[in-house]
Amino acid sequence: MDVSQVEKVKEEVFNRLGISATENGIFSGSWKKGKSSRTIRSISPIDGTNLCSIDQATENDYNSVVSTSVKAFEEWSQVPAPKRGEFIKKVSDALENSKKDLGLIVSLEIGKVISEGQGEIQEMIDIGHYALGLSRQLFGLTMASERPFHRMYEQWLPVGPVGVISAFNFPSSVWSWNSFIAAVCGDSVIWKPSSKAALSAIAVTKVVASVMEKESVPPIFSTICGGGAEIGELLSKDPRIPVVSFTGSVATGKIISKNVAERLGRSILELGGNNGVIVSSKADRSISMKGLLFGALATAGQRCTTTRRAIIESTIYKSFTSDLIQAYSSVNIGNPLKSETLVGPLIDESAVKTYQKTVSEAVKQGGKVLSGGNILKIKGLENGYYVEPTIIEANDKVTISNDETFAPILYVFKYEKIEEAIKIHNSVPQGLSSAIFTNDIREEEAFLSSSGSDCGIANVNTSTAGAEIGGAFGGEKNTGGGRESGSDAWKGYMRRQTVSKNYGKTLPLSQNVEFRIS
Ligand code: UN1
Repeated sequence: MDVSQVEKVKEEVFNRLGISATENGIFSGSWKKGKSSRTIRSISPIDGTNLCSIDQATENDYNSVVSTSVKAFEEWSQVPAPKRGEFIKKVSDALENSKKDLGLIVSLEIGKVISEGQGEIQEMIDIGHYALGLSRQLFGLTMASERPFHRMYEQWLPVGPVGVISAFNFPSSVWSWNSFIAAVCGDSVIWKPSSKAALSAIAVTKVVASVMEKESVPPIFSTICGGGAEIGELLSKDPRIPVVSFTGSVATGKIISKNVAERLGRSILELGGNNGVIVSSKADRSISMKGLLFGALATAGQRCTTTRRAIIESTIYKSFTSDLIQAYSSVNIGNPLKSETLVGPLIDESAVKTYQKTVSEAVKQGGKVLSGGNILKIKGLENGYYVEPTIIEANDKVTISNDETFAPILYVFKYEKIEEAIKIHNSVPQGLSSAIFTNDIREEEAFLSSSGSDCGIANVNTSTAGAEIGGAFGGEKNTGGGRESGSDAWKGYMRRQTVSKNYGKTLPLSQNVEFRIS
């Protein structure tokens, strides 16, 4: 029976990872109990099984974590970067050793299907490898000085403790994108995980903490569980934390960004996405269909990169949507621990309510439900949070399609010309990921031109979701402008210093300025 399967997996994985029914919510060199009277209850969205109870931190707890992290930073920033990289590689290896169990924790707590839970841990392993290479490539530029016997160059220096506030949907990998890069840059990191995914954070922290202890490195990675309104706010207002990376909603991102800006700190924001794909009549049908299905349905529509809008050329609109409806009807929805399941549950009851409200609002605004639209009660999983993946035919009057709803709701639009498709595509406030499916080079280039996709990520013939760690991840407009993970995103975790050095016997001034001292 399903209930016993969740219990069984829980028991096995908890044993192997050393997790108990109650866990301390703070790691800061050692595990500590948060002094708040409130606890976080981690409940599986699969069937409502109680997973774990985790205590929460108070402001005093927070201050002691920051003091430890500041001290760790002072020591760690003196370690040569390639040595820091070697340590991160060891963390990555330890995660690889526990990949199966950590992935299962993510599946239990978030409801990700097995392969996606494992993929989440793989993303951490990958960024660990990337960080090792990066640790020998924190390059600065040299410039030609206009003054004789002068040398000019820039160097990149560690910036200080970095705050990472992560969301439930990628409960560990988004932390690692930030933290492994920050760590090779010489920073310490304080992690405030989502209260909806605190157990995943605790499990990952256990593995990471054991490597820190074994390698005798200072406690550069701290974890602190607590409410966003308390701990998140403290982090954002704290001048001891020069960089705060936040992943989550636009509304909270605005508050965090304002708090950080008020003290002239730096924020790295990865906020909502409302990702569209353009499906041209010149696309390969099987590639576009698979790309759209993965983008719309992976993680039950709860990725920042989820495809929420399909903009389909009128000549294929009818046949494409009918194939899409057909494909939706064959998708297995249910227990994510079963290998045949493609779509697991939503995270909690409030997500189900938002799904329902969004569908009925879309209908009120003139949208037509082509597939799905209902809550699902699955036998044996009655306390889980399942909904039918939904396709809604929309037009510009269906303004709810401008919002990001964390659920498997796909709006379909029709277009005549590529210019119109791009206009519909860019008409939403968010700008994270985007895609075009076409084999026509002109359409593809139109999509990639300066008047094309306005997003931080643009894909051709592949899905909006499933970005690799090697690229810079993030987006424009309401997505917040931050970049994490690959490319030169590391610069966000360091401070740049321009160095001018005079090795001559006089003091010539720049811009030919004469400064005569008699
Ligand atoms: C997110 O949803 O916040 O590109 C991150 C993807 C994943 C990461 C998503 N690699 O879908």
